[in-house]
Amino acid sequence: MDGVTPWPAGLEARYKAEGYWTDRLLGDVLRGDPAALALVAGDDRLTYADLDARAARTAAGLLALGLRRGDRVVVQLPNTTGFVVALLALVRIGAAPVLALPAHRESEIRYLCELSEARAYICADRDGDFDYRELARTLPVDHVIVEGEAEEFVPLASVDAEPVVAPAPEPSDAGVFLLSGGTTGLPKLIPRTHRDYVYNLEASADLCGFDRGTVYLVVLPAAHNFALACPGILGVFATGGTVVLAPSGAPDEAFPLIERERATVCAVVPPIALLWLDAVTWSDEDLSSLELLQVGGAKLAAGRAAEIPDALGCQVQQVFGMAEGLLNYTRLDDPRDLVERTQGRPLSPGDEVRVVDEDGKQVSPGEVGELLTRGPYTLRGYYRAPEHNARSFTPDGFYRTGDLVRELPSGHLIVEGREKDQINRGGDKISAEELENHLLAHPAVHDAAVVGVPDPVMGERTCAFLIIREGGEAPGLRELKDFLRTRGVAAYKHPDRLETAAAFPRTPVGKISKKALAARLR
Ligand code: J2J
Repeated sequence: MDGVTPWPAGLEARYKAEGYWTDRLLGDVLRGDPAALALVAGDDRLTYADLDARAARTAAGLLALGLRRGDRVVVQLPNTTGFVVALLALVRIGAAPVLALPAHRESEIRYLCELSEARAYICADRDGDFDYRELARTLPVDHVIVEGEAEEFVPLASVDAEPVVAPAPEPSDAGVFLLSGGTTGLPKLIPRTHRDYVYNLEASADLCGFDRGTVYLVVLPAAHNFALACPGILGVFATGGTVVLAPSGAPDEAFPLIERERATVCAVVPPIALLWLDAVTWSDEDLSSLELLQVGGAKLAAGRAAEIPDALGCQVQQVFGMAEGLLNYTRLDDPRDLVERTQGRPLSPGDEVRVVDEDGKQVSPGEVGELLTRGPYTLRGYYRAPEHNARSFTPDGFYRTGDLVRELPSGHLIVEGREKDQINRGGDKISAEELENHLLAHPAVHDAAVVGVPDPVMGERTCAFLIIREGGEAPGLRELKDFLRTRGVAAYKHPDRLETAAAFPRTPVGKISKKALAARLR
């Protein structure tokens, strides 16, 4: 596929020889007993046989619409049966889903459709007050498929035909496109091939001890890498357990589901873990089935990690992952100290990590530096982004994560900070540059700089510093959010705080010093 950077032949041969890459495809991950329960979502309870049949019929329906191997389809669905069925159907016919988050709005979705030249957009009808169908009417796609009330569009339920034999994708094809957290003006797409993503989810399921008895509660957006494949929904399917979809991590939604379905595993971001630590003290649901809580997406404070086993009656696992690939997990048999203090160590013996200084030289053992990585499931280039790729990868193909880490002799990593211009708001990633560009479009704004402010629950919140044009009137926070909403910017990217400045502090090379700006807030 054009725009997708392949691995060099030498590494391809090695990853195959060492058994990381196989010919297994994402469309074949349903490996549970046909009569076993595969998916619980709302009132739906689907066995593996049911889900397989639904995926096969939907795949045939997509082919009948004219979708083909190599096409891209933007998928924006919440945690519903439709998400799972659409995803499985698309990967079976080799049309790659571009996995948007339900929170994305026109600015993000239009860009994703244009960049990927998507043939179709699959969405829900509404999200509260927001109507995805109105957005769909403006998109440059051939087909709009809606789960729920479809109006003039194609109802997802009607994408249904007698199963047919379709040409299978190649294991080296891009199977899904994930969204990067982003550090530039526009979000980037991450092509994940069938073989690298299958390895990602199978190796993760193995590491986490998933099996037929696993009941995995999904509280994060199913479209996020963590919930989808680390080991996530797909890791459960590959090992024969049950996936239970929750609408969110709110204790009043998640706890009753844990009790009713006897959930054994759940993946959360730190703010949800903290919320649960508080909620167990007053809730009366039975959470005794829970065996493992995976926490990742942002740093979990060591002290809080230590509280989880006693408070929730389960093991805790720290996960330091990225949609780009590399996954670090604390192991289930790691000593307590490592589980509490570190963000885990790489999943695969094939993962290569380097910790380097500003000049790209390896730091001394135990020193802080930027994490670089390459391996059998880490991308070699963002989709259709040659200029960005030249900066994001070393000449020998290591991905520059932008994360500052310290490596312990055991290989465990401690995340010490970040070099990339991004805010990590409780696991949601916000590109400072992307938000600044939106703020610069405001008529009263002369210049804008976005920084993270430490926050006890979210880890960080977003603060926008504005220089107001001469004679202009500074907008209030409410007005600014309305402005961003009109521009179709997802709400999680809206600033939490607003400050005006007369000038921005500069670094010696003349760039805005985000460090000095952040210091102004303390
Ligand atoms: C500190 N920072 C972390 C952690 C991610 C599993 C888990 C998370 C993600 C994810 C994921 C962190 N401590 N434990 O895809 O499969 C920050 C780092 C990283 C960036 C990646 C998964 N876990 N981070 O968060 O693509 O800065 O993936 O580079 O959304 O989140 O963000 P994302």
